[in-house]
Amino acid sequence: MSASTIAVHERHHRNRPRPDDLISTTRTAFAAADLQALLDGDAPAVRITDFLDPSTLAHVRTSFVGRTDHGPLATDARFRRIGHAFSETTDADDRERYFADAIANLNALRARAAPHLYPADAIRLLLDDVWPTGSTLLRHDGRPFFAGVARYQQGGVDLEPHTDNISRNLPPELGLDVSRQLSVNVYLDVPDAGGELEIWDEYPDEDDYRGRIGDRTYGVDRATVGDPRWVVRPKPGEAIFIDPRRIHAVAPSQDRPRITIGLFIGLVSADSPLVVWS
Ligand SMILES: O=C(O)CCC(=O)C(=O)O
Ligand SMILES: [Fe+2]
Repeated sequence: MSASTIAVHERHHRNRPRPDDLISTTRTAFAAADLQALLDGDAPAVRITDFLDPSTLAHVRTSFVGRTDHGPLATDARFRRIGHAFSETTDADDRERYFADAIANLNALRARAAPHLYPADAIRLLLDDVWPTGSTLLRHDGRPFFAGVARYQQGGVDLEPHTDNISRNLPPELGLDVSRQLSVNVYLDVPDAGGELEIWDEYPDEDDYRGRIGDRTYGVDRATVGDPRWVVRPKPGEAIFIDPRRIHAVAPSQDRPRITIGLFIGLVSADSPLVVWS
């Protein structure tokens, strides 16, 4: 982090956030207005500081930290994960495999968290409780998506500045209308040095973004984006929501793997539930 990066100020969610402030809240106080602030660009992130209770955190850490049975991300083998993310699919065969395995993948992760609730399921339930139209798994032709990929970002691996947008991976004939997308991660382990979540105050449109990717597999060159406006150091047990259409990145870990459970949240229409997937 450079000296020119402004300090992150947090304030309690009950005060109207200024656009510069992260919203910091608790699991019981978390409300639809917090997500709305993120959607409106009135906050760069919403963090739920006590998302996993201590016994769930201790248990899921025991069952997830230190594992080596994670596989390489299809699009970039330096990134390791358990589960299969839709953003890894590139053709109809990949998508067929993704849907065929979605619930088995979710159940395998649930089994690792059991007897505690899998944190991605806990996110879905929380959204269902607080959002006026509830929340459900994203489906295509009645087939559910997978939600809750466990990511292992190994030491030295830079998750470079990028944006996420489901329509990038979708042939239009799939007919999924996700008009807005948020991202949430539950943090299981965070390195002592590095691993910060970095957010820029920049929302490139798809054409602009594609131009800036150029020949890269994903993301934009750090040298072209300057310093992030916000730098967040997640703590184990927290859940942090961001708007992934802002440029964001994760600084390389300087020691152990950074382990998260991540999912996306989509808005389809004003009267339909939020949809979640990975
Ligand atoms: O792991 C994180 O903190 C953020 C990862 C990310 O790029 C995302 O959630 O879209
Ligand atoms: Fe992302």
